[in-house]
Amino acid sequence: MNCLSMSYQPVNLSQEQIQQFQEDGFLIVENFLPTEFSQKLASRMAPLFQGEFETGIYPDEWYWREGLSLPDITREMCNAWKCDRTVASLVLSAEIGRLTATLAGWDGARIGQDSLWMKPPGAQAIAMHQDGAYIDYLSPAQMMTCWIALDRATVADGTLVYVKGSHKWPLADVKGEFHAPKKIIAGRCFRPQKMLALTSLNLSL
Ligand SMILES: O=C(O)CCC(=O)C(=O)O
Repeated sequence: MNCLSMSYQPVNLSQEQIQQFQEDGFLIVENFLPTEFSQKLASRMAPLFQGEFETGIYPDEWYWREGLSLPDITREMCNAWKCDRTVASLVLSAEIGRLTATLAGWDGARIGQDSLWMKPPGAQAIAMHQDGAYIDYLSPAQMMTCWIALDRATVADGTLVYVKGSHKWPLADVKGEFHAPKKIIAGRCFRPQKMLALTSLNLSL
């Protein structure tokens, strides 16, 4: 089997970090994944987007098809943990559940879904949005997103932009097309300069 399971050093979150997360709505944790594992995950992306599913199970959503879709469109695949054991070892890891529950002050955490993303050079920015606008069936309506860059990335490569404190805003409708919005919002006009692979996980209570 060509699978490398997630290994990690447990992260000890300080009270200051937990408080900062609760005030700002996000927390940056540097070097969370060992380099070898993030490289292994990034190397799974191309086969997955070419439709090579190790387990024989298809993902729940799959945007972008080799040879059919435009080359500079952002690619996204949801619930790839069902298709690939390496991806599953990250998405279903106890450590991500533990960190999520600790930050949110929950008793535990469950995975809602994963998304794999590939942002090719020149791709349009993803529309600004709240994930709750798409995952609107949770009760209580609380979730957390864990966004992990698998390649080395700078802001010019299309890293996540987050508005401090916006976790306290009411839910708003998303304007325009999600993967390639026509209107570029000020301050969100970077187009990736190189292929950027990342994964984001939605977790809930
Ligand atoms: O990386 C991005 O631009 C978008 C990621 C996103 O929408 C998410 O993680 O829910």
